[in-house]
Amino acid sequence: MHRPVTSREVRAAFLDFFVEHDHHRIGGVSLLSRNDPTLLFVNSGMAPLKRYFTGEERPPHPDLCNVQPCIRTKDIDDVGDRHHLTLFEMLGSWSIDHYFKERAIELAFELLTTRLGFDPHRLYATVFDGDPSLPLPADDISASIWEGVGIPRDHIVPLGVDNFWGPAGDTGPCGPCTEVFYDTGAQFGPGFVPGKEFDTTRRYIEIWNAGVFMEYERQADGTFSKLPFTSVDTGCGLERLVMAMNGQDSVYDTDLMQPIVEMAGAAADDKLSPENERMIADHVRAATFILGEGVRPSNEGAGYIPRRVLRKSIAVVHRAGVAGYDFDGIIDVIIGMFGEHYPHLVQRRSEIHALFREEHADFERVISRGLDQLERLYSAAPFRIRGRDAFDLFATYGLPLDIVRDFARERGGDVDVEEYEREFRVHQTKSRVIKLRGGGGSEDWPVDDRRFAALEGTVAPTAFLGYADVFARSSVVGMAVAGQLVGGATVGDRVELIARATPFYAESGGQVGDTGIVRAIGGPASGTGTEPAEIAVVDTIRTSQGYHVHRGTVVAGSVAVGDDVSLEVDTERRDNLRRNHSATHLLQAVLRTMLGEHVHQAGSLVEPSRLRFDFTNPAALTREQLYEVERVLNRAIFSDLAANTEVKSFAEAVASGALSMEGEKYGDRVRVVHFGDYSVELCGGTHVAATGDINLFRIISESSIASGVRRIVALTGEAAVEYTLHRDAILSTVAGRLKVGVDDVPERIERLATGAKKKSSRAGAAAAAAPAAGQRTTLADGTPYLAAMSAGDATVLRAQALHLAASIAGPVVIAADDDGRARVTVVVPRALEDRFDAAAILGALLPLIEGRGGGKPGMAMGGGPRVTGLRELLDAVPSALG
Ligand code: ALA
Repeated sequence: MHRPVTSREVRAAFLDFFVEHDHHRIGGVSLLSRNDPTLLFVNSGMAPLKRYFTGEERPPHPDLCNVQPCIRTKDIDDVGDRHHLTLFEMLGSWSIDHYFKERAIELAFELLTTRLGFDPHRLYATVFDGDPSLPLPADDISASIWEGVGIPRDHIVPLGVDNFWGPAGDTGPCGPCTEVFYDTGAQFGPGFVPGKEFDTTRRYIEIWNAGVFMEYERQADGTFSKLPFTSVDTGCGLERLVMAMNGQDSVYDTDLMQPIVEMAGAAADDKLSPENERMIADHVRAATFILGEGVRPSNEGAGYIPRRVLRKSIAVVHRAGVAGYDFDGIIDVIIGMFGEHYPHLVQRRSEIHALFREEHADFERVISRGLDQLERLYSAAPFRIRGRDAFDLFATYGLPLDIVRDFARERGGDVDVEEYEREFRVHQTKSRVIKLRGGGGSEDWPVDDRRFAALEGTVAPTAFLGYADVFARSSVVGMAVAGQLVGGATVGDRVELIARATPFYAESGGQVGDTGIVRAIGGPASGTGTEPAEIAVVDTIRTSQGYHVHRGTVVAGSVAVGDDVSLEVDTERRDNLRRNHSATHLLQAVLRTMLGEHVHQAGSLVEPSRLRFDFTNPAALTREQLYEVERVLNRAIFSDLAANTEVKSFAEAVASGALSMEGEKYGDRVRVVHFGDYSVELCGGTHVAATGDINLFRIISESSIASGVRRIVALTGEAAVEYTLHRDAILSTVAGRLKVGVDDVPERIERLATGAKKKSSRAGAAAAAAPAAGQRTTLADGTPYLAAMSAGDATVLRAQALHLAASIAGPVVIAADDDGRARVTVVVPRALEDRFDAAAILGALLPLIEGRGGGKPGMAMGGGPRVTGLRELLDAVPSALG
């Protein structure tokens, strides 16, 4: 038997083959599908390349190849069988508007047989035969091409909808495909008979989708349109290819999985079933890759998948009664295996471990209680678990649906998944509504849309003019005072006013509402006063009916519904808001470029005085990184990139690469704000005309607000200049006090700090060397005394001696080498002063250190240059006391 091929060799053979055939190798991308709202994770090599197939973007070369890690969440339930995995590496090749079916099939056959050594007799090719559910013709060309290259007719299998691939997500390029299957042998089932069913789950394993022939684009309404040109998209699961080449039973036997399975089993002292060992190997591998992208486990979005697979793994181990399962060891095996190809796993090792541990700890804390609750609720057959109960267990204890389902299935029952999902959706909508209701109000002036509900139908949503103007004329169409609709308001009233059109921006998307003045024009139209009405607007909010509500106080005259008014935004404040909002966009772009695509907005607040931007990133930014952010961002300001806005459909906007905020609700038509190519975001806010108007950007703080979420607070324009000058002034003051130039401050501080450290380290040494009362001894007459070495200066020695003399109730002599000078302190307790004289004792000892000193009967101190005499001096103490 010859040596099995390694996955490394197979990766290389695939890529080398295509590169030799004039394909350009491109890199894989992050597992996260950030710019495609129809996909959570990249599920195929072509998903990130969609725009090449539609012609919206030109590829760097017509023919391409790469390796791309992919996640298929719909395969999670099949994990543990022979060939399904949550995460797999896809080998892909593409021809964009270049060659088509013939060349694609020729290349596939040549690679499989000549280069990878497959026996053509064990290969089968499926082709698209049309399907009643698809208004598209059958592919009658591929079959004859396969036959032409050498696949026997009876190995060519026409299939329906299974051989139509795409789109990745809900919309995009798609087409009929032709897949190559490998015959794994008679031990896995009966052979294929033409015209009969083709077993694609056991005996025949798909090894390569050797060509999706991209011809169509699926639209959001489910219809298909023709793409402007045809292309080829192929994808081959590396794990399956290695399995087939080595004749292994399953993907878990390949070198891509086997060491992980082994570790998963060993960590449980072989208490897990082989299926569970495989499942854990798959799940921990997938979670490691996802967490390695900076995703945190959560109940929604991308974070839900690692949470689901980890909790399932932890639950399985828990139920098998394994204590202290070594997930860390498994993760290290995975990083050891894949770190070379995916270096970010190595870089994020500690975060991955930390997030695993957090999930594990949560499990210990609450989820196991959920399991107990489940067992209490369903203790007897039939184990038909209500969706609502399953959802409650998830919402209360974080118990994943999979675990509940396993529990039920093991007992011959099941879960009402439909009801579970319904509950889940209701819950999501509720929490979104709460979030959307977030800002705008204050405790004493709450926002309540209901007060304007009566206007709906008669008063159209407010026309917003504020992108172009900060001043406009319009008329009042609705007003409320104290929460009630009113026809008019007068001086002193706190009023909420709606006009037909307004330049006032209403709080949303993190940007606070405009302030300014609303004035009646044409005199007191309502005839109730003489002064023209004036309303000082302190905030503007938006209601669910689409009204911009100006909130403020009538400071002069009276105003009534129907009055003509001029609406004047406080322009200075608005200009600062524009600066801060545009800077927030640039900041997000800089962070993503610098730190990686895992960075995404977790919150934002745009105020006139500052901006606050929250984003996901597992670690704090270093000081150097923060400087770099400021440097790069200011460079973007100096480039004076023009702001361009366009209004398009949400799908178009996201397809063109605009960043959208996760969880944010967008209408059908959205505004896309560009600053050159540098930053492209969906945004309804108000912006500078060009980045130069931001003037200057300074970060004032970077901090953590939740684990994995960082917050940057920054300033722009004049505030940034003031901040910089203020810092400068502080520095000048410090330099002045230190009596050095500003440039010399760091060195001076360093010197001061070292001096302080030296002092404190000497104090430390003194403490460590301090003699203890236990060292005392006695004179011939039984009087206790103590003579010992210590460390420290005169003050330290005196303190020690006084303390010791009191505690032993006898004379004490302490000596020390204080930085090259011999020091001695003698203390006699008051009660013994009639017998001993400290000064006399010291006098008797000093010659030994060639020293000088003096004192009183109770205490005397001295010092001398002869450090070597200290020992002798201590030995002489009994006779000096004598
Ligand atoms: N995109 C095709 C697939 O994933 C090749 O099967």
